[in-house]
Amino acid sequence: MLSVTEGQPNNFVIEAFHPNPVQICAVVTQALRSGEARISCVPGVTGSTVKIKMIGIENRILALREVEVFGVPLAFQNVAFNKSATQSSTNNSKVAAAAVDGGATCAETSNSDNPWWQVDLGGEHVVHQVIVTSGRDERGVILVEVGMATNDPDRQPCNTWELRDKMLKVLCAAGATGTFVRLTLLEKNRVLSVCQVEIYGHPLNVTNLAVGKMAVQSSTVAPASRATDGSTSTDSDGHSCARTQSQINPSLQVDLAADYEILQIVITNRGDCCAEQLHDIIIDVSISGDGAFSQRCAVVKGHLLLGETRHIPCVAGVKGRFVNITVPGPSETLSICEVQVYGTTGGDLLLL
Ligand SMILES: [Ca+2]
Repeated sequence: MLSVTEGQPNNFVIEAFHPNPVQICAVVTQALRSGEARISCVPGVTGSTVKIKMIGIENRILALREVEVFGVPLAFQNVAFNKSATQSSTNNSKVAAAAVDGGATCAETSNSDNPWWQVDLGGEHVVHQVIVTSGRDERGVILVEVGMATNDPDRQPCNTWELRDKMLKVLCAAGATGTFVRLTLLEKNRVLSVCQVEIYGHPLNVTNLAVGKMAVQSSTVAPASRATDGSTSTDSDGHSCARTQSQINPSLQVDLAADYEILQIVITNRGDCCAEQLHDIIIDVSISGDGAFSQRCAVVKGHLLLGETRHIPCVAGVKGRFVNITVPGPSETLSICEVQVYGTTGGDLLLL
């Protein structure tokens, strides 16, 4: 889809090309009115370059205030197709599954407050874009969330959508990961009707990037390499946990040996004692081992529980080779039984 804001052209063609041959996205033959015009591409047009050119008219000026292009990276699949779907209630046999079966029928809830529809992707995914075709042309706000469980109280908001057209396209915040995607109509006594939901993303890379990789610590009581030995055993005496001396701002660094976009860090705390040592963790990702070009991935408030394995999502767009974990304070001990790092070499995930 291409959106032209306050343009004045008429008789123009929109093409997409590279690396494929030129394909016609749309031909516009009527004059655009002042304001915004939305032009849908014919289905299946692909390319990395978009050209807008006037046709059949000589000696004219092409004036465009803003051009926006919406689409989906080719590498991503519709991961919602034929997956298991549920909804807060079902009206008139319009079951939740109808929204992911590729057919024309629609899912629909009964009249209720904050009605919702949800799909189980069957495993943890990185969610990039959600496209919803609504069954009703009503106004309202739809909240799109990504969660780890059916009724995950810690669902992360992916984005919200002001319902204006029948079609919703939502780009999720980079790095949004989860198994369940839920749409909630944030209105009272309303029906949520969705005819098609497409979710573009990919399964979370199940490869732990950190396992077996080099790790170093600011000081050593137990070797840093135990934090990346692949064992999540939480017995500190079991030779699977790393530990620093008591010192100022103790830290542990994992060298992933290549640059990645970091999506999630998983940290396992020791389980034999001293859970509170692992508190207010700061996680940074850097391009070089000396911490240069560092980006903040996450700060975890409070301390991990005894033996807890905590999944910590990175903020959007953090890239680098070195993961640095620090416990701030004048006299602290950093003890970690395992660090798992998940990410992607995809680099520029949201090119559009
Ligand atoms: Ca370990």
